[in-house]
Amino acid sequence: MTAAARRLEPTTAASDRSLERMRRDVLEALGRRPMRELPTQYLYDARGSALFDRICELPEYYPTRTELAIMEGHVAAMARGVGERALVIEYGSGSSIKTRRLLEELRAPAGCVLVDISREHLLRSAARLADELPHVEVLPVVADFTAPFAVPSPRAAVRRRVVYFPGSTIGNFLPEQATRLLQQMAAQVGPGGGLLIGTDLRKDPAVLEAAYNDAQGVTAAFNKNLLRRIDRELGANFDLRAFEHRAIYDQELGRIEMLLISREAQSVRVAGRRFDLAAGEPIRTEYSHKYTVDGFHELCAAAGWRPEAVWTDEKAWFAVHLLRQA
Ligand code: AVI
Repeated sequence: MTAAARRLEPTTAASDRSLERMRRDVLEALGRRPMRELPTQYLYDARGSALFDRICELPEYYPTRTELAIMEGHVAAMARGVGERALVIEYGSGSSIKTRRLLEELRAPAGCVLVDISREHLLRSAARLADELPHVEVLPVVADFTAPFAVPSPRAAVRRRVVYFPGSTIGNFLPEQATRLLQQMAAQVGPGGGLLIGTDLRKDPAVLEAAYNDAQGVTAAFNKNLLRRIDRELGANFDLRAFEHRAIYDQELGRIEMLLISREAQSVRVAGRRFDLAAGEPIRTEYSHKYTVDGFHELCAAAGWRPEAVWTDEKAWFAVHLLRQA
């Protein structure tokens, strides 16, 4: 094995999701009341991830390009805030351009830990990053980042650990789950450690709803792919034509809810269990919370983080926050 390949051999956490775990999660969520649900994390099989990449390019889906523009405009200030000899820990290895830009700008980075549940996706991202930035030690970890995982040590001395969590993925968690995740990050970096995190901001509901109900139907295909995956992996019989994609914005709670609406009364079988759906009944597949800057900082304060800087775009549609473990 070459030195480069050894460097990219990932650490595997014991918490890899198995098919049995998926079966339990799906059955539990489908039985939920008052509204049936399907677990958001299963949207991302290979096809789901490819569809999500297409969503990021859609004219209506502003978050990806807005966050990238904020990074481009302020990456030097972000790098100064992160400081020298930092070990960057990226939660989810989906944002190669943003991560590369940050690392390029950092002074003497100690290394970059990439954490992702999908081994193939992770290894591809890690190999690309290691190729682009040969001076940075890249340490891939296969893990479900919603549970604690061990952070590998790089060869270089680490001055501080900084979690990087771009993409506004924090918005896909309910506030109490988000707080737990932020607490886990705080414990992982220790006192004086940092967090650089992207959040989508509250705005005109029409803009938000258009972003999640795109004209080309890519988000609809992404949503319905979850049924296709469950059919294939759990032996279910969802008929994709019998469901309609819809995303609605709840202004009071500040969140998009992504739904699959049953077009008719129907029975579906999932892993040997029967579920009866009424005509018009929704199954919720995702929340996407939109924050105000102050609202997000309150959430962070409850998890032990103190804000140090915030960067937004000129429309104030998206924010990147730098926080310090208090
Ligand atoms: C990954 N996450 C931040 C996306 C979002 O905007 O909540 C997932 C997504 N769902 C539909 N479109 C995009």
